[in-house]
Amino acid sequence: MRNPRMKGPKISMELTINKARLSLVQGDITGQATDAIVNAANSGLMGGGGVDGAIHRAGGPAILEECRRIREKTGRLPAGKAVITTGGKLKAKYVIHTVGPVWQGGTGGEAELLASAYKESLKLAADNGLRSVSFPAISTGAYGYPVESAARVALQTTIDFLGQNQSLREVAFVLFDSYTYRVYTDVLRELMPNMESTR
Ligand code: AR6
Repeated sequence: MRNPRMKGPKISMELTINKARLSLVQGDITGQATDAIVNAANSGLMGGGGVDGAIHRAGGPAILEECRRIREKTGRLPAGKAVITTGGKLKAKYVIHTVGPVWQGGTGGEAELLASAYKESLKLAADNGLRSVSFPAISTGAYGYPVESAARVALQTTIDFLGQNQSLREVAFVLFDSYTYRVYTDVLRELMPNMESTR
């Protein structure tokens, strides 16, 4: 039988930056009720494994249809860029699809491309008037980006963005496994040593 304590997302940490709440959650991003969830897609935009597969399965065919139209109009989506579609059947109204870099040892501009994936996604959310957005740990699965380095880029880019942007009110990092969740927690404590966590 399922342990009832396993239900729902587990929030480890929450802090306020400017007007926004930044939180770390362990769980499945497809259940998030933020205005948008971000998909760690590939340049083809036609779905895949990992979080990409989970989002398309949970959201239904309307997401893929819109991705196909975007593909036909603008071609492949380069790493570091982002596009927005419907959320289909998801609780989130929108899905922001971004493409992280494939890890190649760190000397191929991976950090800049990963930072760009976060920045472009946050900008797209803000430009569309969205208030809340959830991110997975982009590039740290099939694309092989080391989790600690990726967490540093993800969190610093988001902290910088929220420091300048007044419209976004909530950014959640939804980390699937306990290892990734713990690394994010440690990195956030290191980046914000004086923060007052509300949990
Ligand atoms: N909710 C939250 N995080 C998840 C979920 C979920 N439901 N499922 C997996 N993760 P990955 P990438 C985590 O491989 O490295 C796809 O095939 C996972 O544990 O999904 O950017 C695309 O089509 C890991 O921590 O994305 C691309 O071809 C994180 O999400 C390629 O994989 C990212 O793992 C992109 O690779």
